[in-house]
Amino acid sequence: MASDGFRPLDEKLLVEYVKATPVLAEKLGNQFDKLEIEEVGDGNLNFVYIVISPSGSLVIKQALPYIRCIGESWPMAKERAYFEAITLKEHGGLCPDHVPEVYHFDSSMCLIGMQYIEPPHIILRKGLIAGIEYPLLAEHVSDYMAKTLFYTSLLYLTTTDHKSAVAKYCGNVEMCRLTEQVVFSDPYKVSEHNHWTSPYLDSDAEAVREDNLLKLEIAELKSKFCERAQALIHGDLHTGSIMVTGDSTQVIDPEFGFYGPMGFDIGAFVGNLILAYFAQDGHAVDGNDRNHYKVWILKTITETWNLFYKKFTALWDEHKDGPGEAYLPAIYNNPDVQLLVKQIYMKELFHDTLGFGAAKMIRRIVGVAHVADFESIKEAKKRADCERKALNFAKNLLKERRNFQSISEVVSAMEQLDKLSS
Ligand code: ADP
Ligand code: SR1
Ligand code: MG
Repeated sequence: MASDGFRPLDEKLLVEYVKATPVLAEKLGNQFDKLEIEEVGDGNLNFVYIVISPSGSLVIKQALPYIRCIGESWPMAKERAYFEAITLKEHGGLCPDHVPEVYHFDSSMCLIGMQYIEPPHIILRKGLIAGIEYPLLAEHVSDYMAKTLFYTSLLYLTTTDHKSAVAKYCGNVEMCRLTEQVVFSDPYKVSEHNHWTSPYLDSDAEAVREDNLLKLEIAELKSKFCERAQALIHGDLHTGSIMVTGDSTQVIDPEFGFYGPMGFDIGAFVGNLILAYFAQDGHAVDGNDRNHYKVWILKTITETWNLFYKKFTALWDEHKDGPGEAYLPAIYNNPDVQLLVKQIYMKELFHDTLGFGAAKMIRRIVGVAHVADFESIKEAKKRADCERKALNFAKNLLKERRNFQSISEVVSAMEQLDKLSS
């Protein structure tokens, strides 16, 4: 055992650990004879064990001091588990329907015991690749985003409470620095970790590195990511961080949680849906051209933003005389100024969403840690064609985001680019 009490789990140690931890043992009904244990970590960073006994279940997630998908050559603070645990608890308190329950956290072991999100839940990204429609997805994700972002912002909190929360999350600096590197820096320069579908996208990747306008825009977003402590964001809200069935949506994996710009979360979700959209042609087979499914993705993107807008501004109305200190009722008490303030706030948030969404798309095509939406397209030329469309759309979105007035304009631009480059 290391001097700090940390030990990487294996199956034997896991069983010992669970037996010795009453809150976890109880979740398994104190039955250890017929345990089923499976390490399912298909994420990029950590180790995740599903533990099932005849009378209960749980998940154990452990952070090791490096990035799993790269290996020990890329060290990473294992204390990220603490930030994941406190964000799960905070967001779970605000939106219990869409966040798994935390049963246990061990800071020495960098280990979380949490609710097992049972089958038929699957990772949303896998559902999007399989072409499965989720009729409640936009409703649920907009609910999660509206509640977690509103209630942790200055629209609801006093500056005293907000500042102390910001201070608590400032310690998640290494995870923020990882995002700064892989989202806002590496794709725009030569980096050992960058890769793309070569040789097809060689000149596209080079064009990203040579695009001065793009560099100006990404600098602005990086500054906002680093400087704007707007709300407690999930920090990695892509479609691999959401587990779904037809009627349930669960957000997992907020280890990048910190006080940052709201648009980073909304953009992560929307940007990953856009990636899923442009990947669909690569999944088409005889008898299923995926066109119908593409329409559903576009509808989900539109509904997500519109429902978020509606729910977030409704919370704002509901709490306009509450503790939030951003717009004091004594100053902003007439309906005209209230409307104006809301319009300006939401417009900026919309443009942030588009900008961050575009940045998250670009990094998944020419940076490190690509997405299964494209990686699962086996034929390289076909994959590159899909990726190029997504990349071109993202570049334009990043540069022109302020010219979009509504989400339906964004969706129309997607359809247009898709048609033109087919
Ligand atoms: P990482 O931090 O490495 O990205 P994730 O939190 O994304 O890890 O988890 C990796 C995988 O483990 C997920 O894709 C999912 O399949 C599974 N998983 C994680 N948490 C749960 C949970 N609470 N219930 C069921 N499966 C889970
Ligand atoms: C090395 S980058 C790994 C990526 O995986 C996580 O899910 C985050 O998106 C991070 O950027
Ligand atoms: Mg993950």
